Amino acid sequence: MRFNNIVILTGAGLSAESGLGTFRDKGGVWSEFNLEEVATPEGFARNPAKVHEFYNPRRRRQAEAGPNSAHRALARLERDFPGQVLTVTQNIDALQEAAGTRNLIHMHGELARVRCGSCGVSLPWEGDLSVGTLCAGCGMPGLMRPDVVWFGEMPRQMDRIYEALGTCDLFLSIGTSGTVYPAAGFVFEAKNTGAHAVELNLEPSEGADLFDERHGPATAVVPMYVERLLAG
Ligand code: BJW
Repeated sequence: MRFNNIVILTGAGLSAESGLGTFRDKGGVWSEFNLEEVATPEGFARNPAKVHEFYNPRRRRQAEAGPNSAHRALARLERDFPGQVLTVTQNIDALQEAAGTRNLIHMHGELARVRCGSCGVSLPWEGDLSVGTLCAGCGMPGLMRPDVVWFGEMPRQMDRIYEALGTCDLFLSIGTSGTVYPAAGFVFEAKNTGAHAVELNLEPSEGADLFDERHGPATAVVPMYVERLLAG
């Protein structure tokens, strides 16, 4: 099959082989932490120090991690594919841009940025955050938080994402369990548009029956699939 317009949705499984944990696999992040406490605005309001303790080590680990062959294959696809390629990532790491992907939407925000709950300024951030961190914009203490999207918050750039889903002819879902909305619903949007849908994942996801599937580690299946797409 030949395609002109690809939308790629990526999730934690893409970065698993770079050493960053997934959420819902055995031993994943949510088996260790209560998501209500660390990934909701209410949890942050109740105990911001606990939220910082959750994100600070993840920010440090992410800074040390490097892109893997699946990230690099997707960057190559964007560069060499003759049509349009838009990547929408649920990941808050920066490994896709590190590999060279440019047309990228971080729908769940970015861990290497912080946002002030008082004035709303968003800034790049490398170090740890604490409840004493002052906002560089307004000087307010206590309200600096990771610039990520928690449960109950609106993911980023949804208009642009739905517009792309409304015109794509291939929807690729990579390394995501398909359990978190609105991302889990993108396959329905793409299929309504008439797009072909392909899942590249370690195992069948929640919505696997909606996709053509190829299962295996991202570093094996993604480079192979990209090679095939580029061969035409
Ligand atoms: C490999 C691999 C390898 C492993 N190779 N593969 C009831 C019904 C429906 C919806 C709701 C509901 N109640 C509430 C909601 C809404 C809620 C939601 O979906 N909840 C569900 C859990 C039920 N969603 C929200 O609140 C969102 N906002 C929202 O809906 O706003 C309103 C709105 C409405 C309409 C339009 C637009 C907006 C916000 C969701 C925010 C999610 N935030 C998190 C944390 C972000 C910061 C952080 O990282 O700490 O985002 S949660 C977490 O899950 C993170 C991820 O991005 C997200 C998705 O996880 P992902 O990437 O799929 O990871 P896993 O671990 O689940 O899966 C990994 C997969 O990889 C597995 O399948 C493995 O097999 C595979 N794998 N190794 C290839 N080597």
